[in-house]
Amino acid sequence: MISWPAPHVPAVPGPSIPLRVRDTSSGELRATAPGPVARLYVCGITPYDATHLGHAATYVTFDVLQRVWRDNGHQVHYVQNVTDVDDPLLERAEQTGVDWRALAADQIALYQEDMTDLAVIPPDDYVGVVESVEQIAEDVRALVAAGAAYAVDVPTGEGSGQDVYYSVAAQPRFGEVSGWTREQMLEVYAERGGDPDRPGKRDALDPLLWRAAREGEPSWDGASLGWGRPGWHVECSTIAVRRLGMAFDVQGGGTDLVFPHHEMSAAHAGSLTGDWPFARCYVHQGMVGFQGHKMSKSRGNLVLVSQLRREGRDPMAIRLALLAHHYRSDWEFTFDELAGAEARLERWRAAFSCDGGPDATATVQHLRECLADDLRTPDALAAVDRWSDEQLTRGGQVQSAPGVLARAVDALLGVRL
Ligand code: 5CA
Ligand code: ZN
Repeated sequence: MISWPAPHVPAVPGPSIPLRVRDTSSGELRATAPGPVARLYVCGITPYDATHLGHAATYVTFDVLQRVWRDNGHQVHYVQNVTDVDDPLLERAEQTGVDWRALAADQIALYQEDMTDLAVIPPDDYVGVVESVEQIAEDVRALVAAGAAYAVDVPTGEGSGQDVYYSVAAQPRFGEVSGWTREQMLEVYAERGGDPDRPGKRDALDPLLWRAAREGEPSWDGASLGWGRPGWHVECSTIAVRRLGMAFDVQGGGTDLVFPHHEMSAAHAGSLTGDWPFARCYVHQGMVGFQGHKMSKSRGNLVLVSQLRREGRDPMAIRLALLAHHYRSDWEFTFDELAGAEARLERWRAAFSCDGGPDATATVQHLRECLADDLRTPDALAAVDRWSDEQLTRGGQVQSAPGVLARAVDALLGVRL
């Protein structure tokens, strides 16, 4: 799938600082320590009700992570999927009387416009499930052949054929990504796309790998699997393993994906390759809320980036509103937050448009220190605030200072002034 145009990322003068991030799996603050090519996989959208500010927060976070890696001198191989066929998308298409393919295509286009406006660096490989069905089916067949998956008869009345489930018992490392107990897993499994009560499964936690064709649903020829379509978690195993290989550097997404999605994707990938880990580091964005609840498509409490753009809001102010919160904290969006970000942007622009200014070397260094230390973006913004205040109150004599700092803000925070 074609991704969106890349923003220009300027080089920043001075020494960079290697990135450390909090790994969900170990709970440790870890040096990411990639090779010359840093490998990043971030779970992409299911294309309906995109792009809300929760999605945007996730993609901006991993954009900043990638910018720090680039500043560290790495090339980045970035892969992102699109869940362009799945239950919630099909349900929405059905409810609204739109063809599911048209719904997905429209929403992907909208998402790409939002990402372009937010200056998010595009993935090198932007990969849909529909275009990957054959590869996914091949992997599901391999899991069956390896004894890590089994068939369950389709319930009477829903059709003939068999669904295929993954056996969590086949993966001794199951549970390592989230670190959750079985009780914790069972508590959220049903509300996060699982079907613990499905008769015929060996374990309530076993996830669906291949859903046999049902009347009125899209399906593909899965050879020995029969006609059907992929389950959710395996899409990310197939796409990540084939594009990045095992032990890639960072797997990213929101905290809502820690379990079951990232746990299951890792388990599948481990069974497929006989290798471990799936990712060296699992990094998770906290949930953005609105009106007292997690912003979610199912609840409908959404603020869309496209709607803010239509109102004439500056995408850089939206970006600043997101960066004002540390990525691991949950927070609640309000329009006052956005107004605050707009005021900050205006102040920065005034400060950066002066001729000369206070020396920015220490500010650039501090920006790097904050970001290298688990992406502390709020502290990075505060450092730019301090320089701007100094500039607007006392000014300074260093001719190149506004230009140098503006480049650092653009390169590292993705904020164009
Ligand atoms: N297609 C799957 C991933 S394979 C999916 O979760 N799609 S999604 O459209 O529901 O979410 C896209 C990304 O946004 C995911 O990484 C998800 O964790 C993140 N996300 C969703 N809601 C929020 C929120 N309220 N706050 C922060 N991140 C969110
Ligand atoms: Zn995913």
